[in-house]
Amino acid sequence: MYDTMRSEPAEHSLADEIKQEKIRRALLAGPSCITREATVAEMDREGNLTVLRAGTNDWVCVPGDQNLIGATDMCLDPMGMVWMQDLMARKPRPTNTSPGLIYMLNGATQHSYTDPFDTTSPAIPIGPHWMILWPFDAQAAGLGTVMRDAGALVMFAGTPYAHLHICGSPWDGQEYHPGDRAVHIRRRARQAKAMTCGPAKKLGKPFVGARQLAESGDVGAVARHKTAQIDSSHEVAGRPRASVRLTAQKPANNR
Ligand SMILES: [Cu+2]
Repeated sequence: MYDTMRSEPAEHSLADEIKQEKIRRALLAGPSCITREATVAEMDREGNLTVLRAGTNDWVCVPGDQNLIGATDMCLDPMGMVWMQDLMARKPRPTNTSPGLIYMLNGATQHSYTDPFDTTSPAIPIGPHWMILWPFDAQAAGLGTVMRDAGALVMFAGTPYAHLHICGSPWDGQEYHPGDRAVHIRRRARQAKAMTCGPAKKLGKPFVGARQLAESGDVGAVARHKTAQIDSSHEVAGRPRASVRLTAQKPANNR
């Protein structure tokens, strides 16, 4: 037994170890229910694939290269792959005919969130996320267009490569089971900044999230919020909760 293992050439086992590590990394980029059966392939700068492990479903997972900006490990469905290969080939617009999906659950780095063809700007660190590759209109959808570390945004907004970038993993959070009780978590929100909606701000009409402030349970924040008027205050599950009435909106102050 030991003799056969020792007789294996050293280079072979090193190359094999590297390959296994690439596969391991690629498979961490997506949810296990799809990565289990996925093909694993390396992708060069032109988007060409070299298969490392054959799969049995439609997904392809790519190990990427942590030392290169934008060479992200990811899992792509067929339409997501069309979109990504079009981007890498610098086509003027993506040719996917239905929304594609890409998971980047290990996070990513890239040069820009506004220009899909930027290859020189400093790296932007991006947390775990997944993407719906379809040209959403940020303004119509009420979504932001600026890189953020939670929630969602339309990345590359206004370009043919606009897509929905959703921070975090879809598998975050708890499943509901009948009989589960509601648990309220007290969170902090920075005034104005956290409550201002990206695209609306650009129009000069800030969205005033008085309702969100009320839902946050922060009575003080609501009171400080100039455009919100407190109707009443009551207890919800042992914590104070304000309900507010929205009045004529003035632009939010400091932004
Ligand atoms: Cu991404």
